[in-house]
Amino acid sequence: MTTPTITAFERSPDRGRGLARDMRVRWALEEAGQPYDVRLVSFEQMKQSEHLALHPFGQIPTYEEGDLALFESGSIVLHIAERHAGLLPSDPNARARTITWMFAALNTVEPPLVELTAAKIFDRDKPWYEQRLPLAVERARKTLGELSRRLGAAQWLEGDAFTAGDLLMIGVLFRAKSLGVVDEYPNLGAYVARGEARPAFKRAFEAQLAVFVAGQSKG
Ligand code: GTB
Repeated sequence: MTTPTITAFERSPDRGRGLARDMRVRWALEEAGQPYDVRLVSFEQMKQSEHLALHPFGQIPTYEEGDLALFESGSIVLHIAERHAGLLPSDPNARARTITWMFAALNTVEPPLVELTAAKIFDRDKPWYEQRLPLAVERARKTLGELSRRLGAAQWLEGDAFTAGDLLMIGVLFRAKSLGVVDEYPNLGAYVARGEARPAFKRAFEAQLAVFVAGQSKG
């Protein structure tokens, strides 16, 4: 297989805390044992035609492998999971459930957490901040409470087997940790910690942090 190339921020505003969405793609590649190259792009480059040809919305991450070019972190993770053993169960029903969890992570769980991030960080100076914040907290809690009930005492969403569904779900919850709501659900906090403890997660985290550290030393 051709070594894939992904794109990531040249200067991530999160200072290498793993919050940008290349993190979940790096993690999937690490779980798959697939070496990869990274092309770092500036905010300016992301809006230029060369990058827009890869990503119509001018964002990261993208994924190139031979003549295949993909965007959307969820689709990239699914592609990696389909081509490597270990992230998608072989049983057809378990595989379908795993893909369902991948969609649930991105379509159901991530939106209220992104909304809460926006309410807490970007809307702080808006006149309606005090009204909006409790609503955003309530929506996030509702979804997290439902996820927490479903996960229960299980290790992973599919029971004993870690899947691409967990990778995306933990990726989403990990990004939301600083909001404080995830740890209100001890089983979700422990679930994220189990994900973070995986050697592949640690390698992915270190790799994206190294980009920030190298950028610091360049000034
Ligand atoms: N749906 C797409 C996917 O899942 O791939 C969303 C991709 C996306 O949001 N990309 C962001 C981006 O390229 C980076 S991850 N933004 C630049 C732009 O739109 O111009 C979002 C992100 C950015 C920064 C931080 N941070 O610094 O904390 C965290 C998350």
